[in-house]
Amino acid sequence: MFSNKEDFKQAFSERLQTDLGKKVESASEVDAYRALGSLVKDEMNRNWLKTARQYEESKEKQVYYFSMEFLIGRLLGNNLLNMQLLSLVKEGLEELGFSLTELEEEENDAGLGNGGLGRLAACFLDSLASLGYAGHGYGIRYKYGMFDQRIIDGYQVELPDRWLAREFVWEVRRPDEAVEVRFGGEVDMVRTKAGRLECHHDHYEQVRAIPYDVPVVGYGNDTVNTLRLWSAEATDHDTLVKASKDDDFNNFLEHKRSLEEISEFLYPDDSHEDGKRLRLKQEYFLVSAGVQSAVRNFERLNLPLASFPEHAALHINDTHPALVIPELMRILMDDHGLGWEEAWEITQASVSYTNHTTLSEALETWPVGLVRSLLPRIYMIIDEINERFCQSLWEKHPGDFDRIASLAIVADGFVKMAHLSIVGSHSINGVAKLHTDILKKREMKIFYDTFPERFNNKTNGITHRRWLLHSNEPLSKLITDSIGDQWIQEPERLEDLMQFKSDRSFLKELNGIKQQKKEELADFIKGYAGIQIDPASIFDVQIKRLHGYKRQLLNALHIMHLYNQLKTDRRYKMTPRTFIFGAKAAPSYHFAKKVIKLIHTVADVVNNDPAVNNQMKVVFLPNYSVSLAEKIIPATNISEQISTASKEASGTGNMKFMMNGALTLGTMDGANVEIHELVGDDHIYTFGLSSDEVLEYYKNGHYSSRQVYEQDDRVRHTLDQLIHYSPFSKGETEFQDIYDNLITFNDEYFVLKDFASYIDTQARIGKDYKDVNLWNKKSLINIARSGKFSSDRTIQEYASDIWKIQPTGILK
Ligand code: 73E
Repeated sequence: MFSNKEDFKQAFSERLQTDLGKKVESASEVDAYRALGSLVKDEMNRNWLKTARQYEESKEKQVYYFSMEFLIGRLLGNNLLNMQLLSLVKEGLEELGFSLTELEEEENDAGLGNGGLGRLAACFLDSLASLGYAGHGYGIRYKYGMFDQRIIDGYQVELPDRWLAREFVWEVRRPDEAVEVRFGGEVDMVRTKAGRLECHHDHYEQVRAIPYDVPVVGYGNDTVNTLRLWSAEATDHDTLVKASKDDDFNNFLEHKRSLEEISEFLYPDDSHEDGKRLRLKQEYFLVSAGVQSAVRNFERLNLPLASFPEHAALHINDTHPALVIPELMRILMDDHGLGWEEAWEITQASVSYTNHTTLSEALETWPVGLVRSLLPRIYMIIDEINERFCQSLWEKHPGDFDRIASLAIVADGFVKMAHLSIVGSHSINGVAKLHTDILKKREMKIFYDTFPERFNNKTNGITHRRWLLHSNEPLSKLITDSIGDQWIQEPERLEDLMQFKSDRSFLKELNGIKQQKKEELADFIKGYAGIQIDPASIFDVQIKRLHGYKRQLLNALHIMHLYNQLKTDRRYKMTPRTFIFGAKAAPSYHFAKKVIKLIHTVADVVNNDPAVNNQMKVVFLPNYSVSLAEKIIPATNISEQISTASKEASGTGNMKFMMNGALTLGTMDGANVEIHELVGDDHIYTFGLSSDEVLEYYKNGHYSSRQVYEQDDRVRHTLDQLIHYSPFSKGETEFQDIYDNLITFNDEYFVLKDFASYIDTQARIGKDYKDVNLWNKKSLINIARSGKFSSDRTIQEYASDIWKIQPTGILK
């Protein structure tokens, strides 16, 4: 449609006129954003159709990535980047008096996820399309995404995220692809005259799943895949029956609402499950709609059902969509008349599962009574899978009741979704080497002993297109100017930057870019949070969900300790620091909310004390999101990755920071271990207990936080300030719960145990930062070694080891 700037300007002006009735001169930023969005979407449409046709004609295997979360963020800039139209459009708009950056800010940030798990799904879609793989996302079109976080008086307050209030320009409603999903009712197995068992399901409630498709454009190729987000609507059939029966309009509305609430909001809990009925409904809604749609796509190929696994891979992002397994069984048996064995073979060969966490509170288990009443047919199938699985264990290990009890899918009145996922799939992967080792050696050991060939590791990754090319243009330009642009297609080529590690003028340029990004962030923070920060100070950043195991508390206690040092020792000098936080707490997570309050209290004391505030500042940026991360990460010097070793399965923020030249201050946890392996001791700051030590303490119960408190003056003094009169407590009991958590309840996450080594390591960082050239060398080595963490590498591994697919998209 437009191949040069002049064509673009004309098309854009016409679009403003035809869609919005506006002239360029009188169009607002929102108008311009909408016109541009609609223009770009048209541009993508041709290739979208072409890609779909190509997949159908080639009958190539399609990957369906089932996830309850897709944290896609804003799409305008990224779509332009991937279509290689960014500079053309930017310049064209400038000539018409608009700034592309400002137009990008008009887009609502689609927050259909909590954190790492949802963002990973979004990065994977970008890599799948960019590498030309036929891979699509299936998710839910939540009316309200991740809540809008406000801070009032230092406390978190949650407001609904009305991201759809303004039209979402990228989606296309596809009623022609709608399917029905059934809940409740009664199931009877009836024997036919021919002797077959037939399933009769009656008195169920039916909801219509309507897909909204979002195009996913590959970088520099013509592949356009699909993210299909399902929305729940009351079916005509159901509402009519209901209305005529009750003859009561209020009941009718009530009923309609109860069906539509399925896709109303995202559960705002990261790494936690609370077993709510509506959540189970959401999970089955996604699964049933998605599997029906995948089977329907397969039917269009007119091939025998037995070949389904050669044409479709169903991947489940953690156990949340684990019902894919019994749902596919149901469709194959009840709708297509297959026998159990045949259906089971197809199901297992099609499904693969990623585990993202070993935290016990995140493991999904559903009460049998709930599953049975909400999904009677699905429960029957789960029960049968369990029976057959236990039977096969009995044959291999007769009399070993303990083994069977610990592996069973249904036990003690609960359905264990992780067990169902392992038994029903051909591949189970962890998300970093350490995490996969912990799964194999500890958490899933007996399963690993039973099915060793199914377990494998796929270390996470991030798309370098969004997280470097788009969010850090000056750095990308420096890289391309120095090593050429091949790294964009092959990120491992970033390694070529190693030749500059002792090149002072190159390192100076690198420093200049970091400085520029820090100044931009300082300006942004002035406007966003009203706090003036010093761009010459170390930007020390912790942005992630607030959780006990992620230990934002350790960071906050360290700041209190530094404050005390500055106040008590007039000669104490520190390298100036700005501590930046961004974090949402789950609304019902009391402890996490207290930590947010503590961070604000510390910020208030530090920032308003003239005796210290020229050496340190503390900033909490409310409503942390993908678009905030894009502004913060390029400006960071220190990336805080300080989880209790063994608890963070991988982390992906750690990779984004590394790729943008920040140095990691981290425990030997998750993918930090692999960062350490790549850069070596001198280019990362590690501290604290190892995962083996932590796990050993959990086993032997020998840890005593009170002992640490009694033996270390710094710990005691800082903790006492939480409950005794101090600038932080002001004599109130606000932080008693935090104190109790650390002392009375023995500090589950070893904050006090790691405190001393954290303080020492932070002091070392302060010293090292002063040697500008050496610091920039460390920074460069991090960038150069970060190529491994491109999600392109991760997706290539999934493609060859798990999904067995080749690129078949439209490659230029
Ligand atoms: O370590 C991260 C990991 O990098 C892990 O905590 C996170 O997944 C990331 C991507 O692999 C994660 N989120 C959840 N479980 N693990 C989760 C659990 C329940 C609800 C929502 C998210």
